Amino acid sequence: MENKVASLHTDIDTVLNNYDFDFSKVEITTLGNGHINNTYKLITPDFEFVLQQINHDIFPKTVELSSNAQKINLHLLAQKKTGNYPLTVPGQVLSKTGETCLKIGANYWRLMEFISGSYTLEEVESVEQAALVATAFAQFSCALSDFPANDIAVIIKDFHDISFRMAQLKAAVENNHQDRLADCQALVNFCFGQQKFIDHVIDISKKLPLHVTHNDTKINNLLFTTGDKPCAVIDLDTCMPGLLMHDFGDMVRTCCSNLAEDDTSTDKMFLKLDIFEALIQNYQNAFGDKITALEKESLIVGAKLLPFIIGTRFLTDHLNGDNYFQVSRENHNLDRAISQVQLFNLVCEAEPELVKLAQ
Ligand code: ADP
Ligand code: GN1
Ligand code: MG
Repeated sequence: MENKVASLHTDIDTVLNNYDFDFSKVEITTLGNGHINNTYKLITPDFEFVLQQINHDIFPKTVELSSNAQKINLHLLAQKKTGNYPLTVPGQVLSKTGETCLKIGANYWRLMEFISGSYTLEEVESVEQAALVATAFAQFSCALSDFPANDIAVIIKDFHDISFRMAQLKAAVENNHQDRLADCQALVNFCFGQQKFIDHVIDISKKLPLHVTHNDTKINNLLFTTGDKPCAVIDLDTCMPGLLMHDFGDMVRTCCSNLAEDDTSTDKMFLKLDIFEALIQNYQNAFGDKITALEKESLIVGAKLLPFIIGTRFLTDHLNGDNYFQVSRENHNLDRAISQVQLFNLVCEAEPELVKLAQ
């Protein structure tokens, strides 16, 4: 363990030598609860930074990923200048040779501005806060509405494509590499039993317009500042052409359950309907006439889809041996899958109520 920490510090030192800042006195702590990358906060007497080791296995298009973020940041900054984007844009710091991303040994790294005084939340605590969260993510998408989608690389193909994710689950079930199928056969059967819902998703998805969407709008991908006010959208790794229902659905997934994504007391799970109402009303309002009637209708499909699709991805990873999402306990991905499928069930049951709250 000590060796691992020492080699991490050596790697970080090598990375930092590529930047034009004085890192001779630097304090390093880990940041956040992301499941993919390793993120650190760097504090020097003069500056604060975020240093991130990008998971190259999951993001093989690492250079394109940081170059996408750069293009999006520049666009958001231009929108901010003309009064069309109120949030802060955390910049990526360029290396001495002008790179947004560095390969050191086998690893990929980038440095970003730390937004001073900011923090993330794992849970929405009030209706007022939910309203601000929905508005912030909508402002992000609105500000990108004139961004040329063809200018950004597709980082993970078919990211929210339900057919692709079901095919991945099918392959994991057939391979059953880790011999874990018996313990989760009922959950697998449940997922494959949702074909009617899946067909509806496929059908509506074909009719919806593409936007540049964030695709990972969980609550901890928003920075907050004094008074618990959202100040910046972060984690642009999966910004790609996509559907608004995906971004809305992930907000519902992470804001409307009373339990964390991996909580095992699923029998105690309930939906926070007042939070849902604040999310959907404020998300729709923030778009004004930039959202179509069918897109509005699709938001509730997204609210069902995101727990379902992420539940199937956790289940697939459990069957594959936890290669994708970082885990910190035995059956962690299975616990997450059970919880997300329960959330899917609750959203489906509440649908008539949710439709009323959206009016
Ligand atoms: P991951 O892809 O692993 O989810 P994130 O980009 O979301 O990584 O970063 C992980 C955590 O680091 C965030 O949840 C947040 O706490 C913190 N963080 C990331 N970027 C910034 C930033 N620019 N300023 C302040 N904190 C940040
Ligand atoms: C991952 O990187 P992070 O932790 O913000 C995942 C999302 C999932 C989420 C589940 C690139 O997000 O798709 O919704 O975990 N990101 C990627 O918590 O797969
Ligand atoms: Mg994140």
